[in-house]
Amino acid sequence: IRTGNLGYPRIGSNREWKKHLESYWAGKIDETQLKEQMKKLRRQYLKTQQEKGVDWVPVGDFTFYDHVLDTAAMFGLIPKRFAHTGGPVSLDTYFAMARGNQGAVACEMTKWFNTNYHYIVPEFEPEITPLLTENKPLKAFEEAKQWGIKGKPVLLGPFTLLKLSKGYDSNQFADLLLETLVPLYEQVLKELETAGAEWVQMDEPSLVTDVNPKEWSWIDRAYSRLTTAAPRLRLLLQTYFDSATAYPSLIRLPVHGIGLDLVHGKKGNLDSLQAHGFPADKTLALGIIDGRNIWKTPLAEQLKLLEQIQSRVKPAEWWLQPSCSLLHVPVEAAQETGLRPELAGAIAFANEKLDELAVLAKGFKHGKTSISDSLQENTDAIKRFRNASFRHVSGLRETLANLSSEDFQRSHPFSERKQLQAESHPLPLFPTTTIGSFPQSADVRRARRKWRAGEWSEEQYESFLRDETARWIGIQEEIGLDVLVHGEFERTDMVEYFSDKLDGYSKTANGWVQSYGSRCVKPPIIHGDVAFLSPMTVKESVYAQSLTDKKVKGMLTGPTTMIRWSFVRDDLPVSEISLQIGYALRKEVEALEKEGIGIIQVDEPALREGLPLKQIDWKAYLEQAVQSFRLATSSVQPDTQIHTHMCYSEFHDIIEAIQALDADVISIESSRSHGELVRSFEEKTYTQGIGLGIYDIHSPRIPEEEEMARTIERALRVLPPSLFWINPDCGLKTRNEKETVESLVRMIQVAHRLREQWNETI
Ligand code: THG
Ligand code: ZN
Repeated sequence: IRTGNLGYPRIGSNREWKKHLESYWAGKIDETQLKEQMKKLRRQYLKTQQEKGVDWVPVGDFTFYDHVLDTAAMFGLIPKRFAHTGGPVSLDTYFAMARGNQGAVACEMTKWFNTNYHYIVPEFEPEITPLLTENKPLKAFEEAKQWGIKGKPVLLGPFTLLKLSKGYDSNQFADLLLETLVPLYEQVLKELETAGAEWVQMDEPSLVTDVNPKEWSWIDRAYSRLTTAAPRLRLLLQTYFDSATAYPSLIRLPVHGIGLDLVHGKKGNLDSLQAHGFPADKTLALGIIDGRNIWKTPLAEQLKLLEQIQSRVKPAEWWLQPSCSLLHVPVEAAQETGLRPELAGAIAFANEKLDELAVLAKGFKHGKTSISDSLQENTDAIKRFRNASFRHVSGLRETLANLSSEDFQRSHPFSERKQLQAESHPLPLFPTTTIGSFPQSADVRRARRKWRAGEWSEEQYESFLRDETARWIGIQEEIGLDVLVHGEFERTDMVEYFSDKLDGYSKTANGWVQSYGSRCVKPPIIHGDVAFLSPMTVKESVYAQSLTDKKVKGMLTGPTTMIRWSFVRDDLPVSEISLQIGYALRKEVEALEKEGIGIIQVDEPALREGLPLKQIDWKAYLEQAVQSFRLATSSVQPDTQIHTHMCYSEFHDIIEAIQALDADVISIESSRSHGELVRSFEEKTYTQGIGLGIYDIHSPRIPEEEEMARTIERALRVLPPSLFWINPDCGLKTRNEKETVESLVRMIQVAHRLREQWNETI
């Protein structure tokens, strides 16, 4: 029995990685210094893993930005616009692909499966012939060898790479896989074999999604060729994030080992092992420690699970592993000294997870008694946490169990609400609004820093926030927006903001995980029952409303997003947690309404990204998302207008669920793929108010009026003008004031022109 790791966090226990990168981008250090610093980090990460007793330490998982981008660069998938002239990709070209430069827009970025990590989307272009620009895993392997570590190179497998890429037609898939990519992978593997590598981890997480039989035959051919090309090398085909979809096909592949996720794909993979066994000539790598959440592994339970599997299958060799790369958890829980002791005792970040792995392996090899002290400690810590009184809100379970269907249902149908809302707060045709946040300027960030550092009193900070809101209410009025917002200057991350104010959440001091590039998030921990304590946004919204005769929209974050962007307790079904949050938000919605806020937005930016990886699981997920949203928003008067907002535009296949939210208005991030979205609305009906974002806030470019007008014109061929709102496609917190104002002024111009046009025709 051996232990393996799939990937280690890049960011460092104090986000050193982020700081080096940002220093380089700011011109404070040069390329040599950056590379020097990064090499130090790599060495430290490898040494840490080695010291923790990991037998198979991954190499090549480290990156300067994103591992999918690395793979694309390695195979020469450099879009023409970056004018790459061959050979190894320069650091500047590499970063230009990730972040754009003067002459070329950045490559697209999207979510890595159902996580909160984003990867850079590789692009195939007909004019670009893929080729090996440099053997990156080989370099990583050689480097580790110098440090006395025989690493396990990690490669993103060809099937998943192609699945995650764009720029080709589905009928080219087999050809690109077998004729274009496989030969390049063959070369990489041969060179690794020559260098003395023993095992290579081929990451193929796409094998847990819905793979069709034709695709399986191509995967089979691809891996047959790869194993033949480097016969002395052993390939471990690694799946994660869910159970292997076509297990019998998977175990027939001519590879030397297979990695299964026994945490996030537990039921499916156990059933498969039970039903189909496992080949006696292959290594079985079991993901037994949760790589995506922060709870201590229940060691006794997992040992029992292993024994159960052991009684059923006899693989050539056993490996124990985390369920996926540890990229998705923070580095070190030992640093978290500010948490409640019961909670602190119950969590494990990347480093602690590797300790657990060593203990489990020992127990598996030498029996439970060989680790009895660790087992006892682990069981006690988990029990102490489980029984901690602060985790339980009395009466909440009963309240939720007694909800009736009316609690999930607005009192009037949309058609009647629309009428009543128009009477209570009349708005012009094509009403204009924004998504909620205004620029988090240097002033705003400085104020927050001073307040956090204790240099500013609570009063000073609040007075600053009020002034900023007042200033922006003035700006919005002057621009001529119809529905105003207070600007969210009091919030950094919205999930962090609400989690600070709800019962049942804790926050860490340093629990960062990479979100994209150098950007990190610090997910709060749902440690117990979530409940409303006191109003969270009322003061800010009411103050903003007091400054204007226009309507001010209240701004909340919905239950599904509050869950997706947190570390969630694992002792209660997510459906139940989701209802708890929905119920807490319902009280906030009621509080806002009571104080005269007649338009309330409940954002669900993470709804789309949280879709399960197998379509068969979509229905349950969406039902739960819809239920909790409706619980939060259904108790208001019919003339209170509920808005929602979602990021990412691929809504075609979930439009029924979006309709079922029964929001009065939805705004969708869509400026980059308008055509597609409009086509969706041609094929499927959506009957409520809708604001298709008409310009892209992710770019500093000021949109042309003509562009926006064209976008709207196209949309109005399928959407009724009486339901159409005009807004940017996402919050404006990352833009500066000048860009924001100029863009919005043009947006309003467009709305005025439209009103003139349509008022004549209607
Ligand atoms: N909150 C959370 N998750 C998210 C988003 C969010 N996931 C998707 C998307 N939005 C990711 N976007 C970002 C955008 C900016 C930053 C992180 C994720 C960011 N982070 C600061 C950094 O790394 O410098 C952290 C600053 C801080 O809080 O001190 O800028 O909105 N949960
Ligand atoms: Zn958005």
